[in-house]
Amino acid sequence: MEIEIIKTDITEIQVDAIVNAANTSLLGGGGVDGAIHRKGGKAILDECVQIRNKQGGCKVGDAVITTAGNLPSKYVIHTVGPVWNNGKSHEEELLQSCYLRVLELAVENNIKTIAFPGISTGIYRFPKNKAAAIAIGSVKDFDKILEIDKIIFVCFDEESFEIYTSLLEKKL
Ligand code: AR6
Repeated sequence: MEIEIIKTDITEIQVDAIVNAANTSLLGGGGVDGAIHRKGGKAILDECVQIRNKQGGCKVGDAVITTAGNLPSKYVIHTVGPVWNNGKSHEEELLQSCYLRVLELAVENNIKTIAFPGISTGIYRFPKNKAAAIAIGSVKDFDKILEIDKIIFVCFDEESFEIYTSLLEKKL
């Protein structure tokens, strides 16, 4: 399994699945969620609505999969990260659960290449350093990681790019 870190807009990437930092409603929002729904088009929202009707949205720490609509990837895996509350509300465990649930869904759907944004590190204010360590740690701990060929950590800003690069160099 290969890990890559790149600085770009996740909606531009061509992989089997890109990950969306969604909210429990699954109906879209700002940040990366807004960008994915805007570029991906109505097909993604239609499937999110179907999932909502069936199971009432998505819980924090869980994930669901849909088509990627007009995006270059095949699927979007929507996960709901925790809102940072000074580490007092099980945020670290919940963020780890996001990464693991996404990876489980990927294996179930025969997805070989996945691109993750920094879940919870924007509007939900999770500290970027801690979040990156959890992201890398979760991927490395995932028991079926050999079934995935490539994980891309997509950084939207230089600070995140430097954090991921230095953590990976330390082989966390
Ligand atoms: N490509 C890659 N990364 C991006 C992009 C992009 N196009 N846009 C933003 N980021 P956020 P959250 C980075 O706020 O913190 C939404 O309203 C961004 O710099 O998108 O999990 C949802 O509906 C940051 O590092 O997600 C929820 O209500 C990371 O993606 C809420 O925001 C995540 O930032 C979720 O908040």
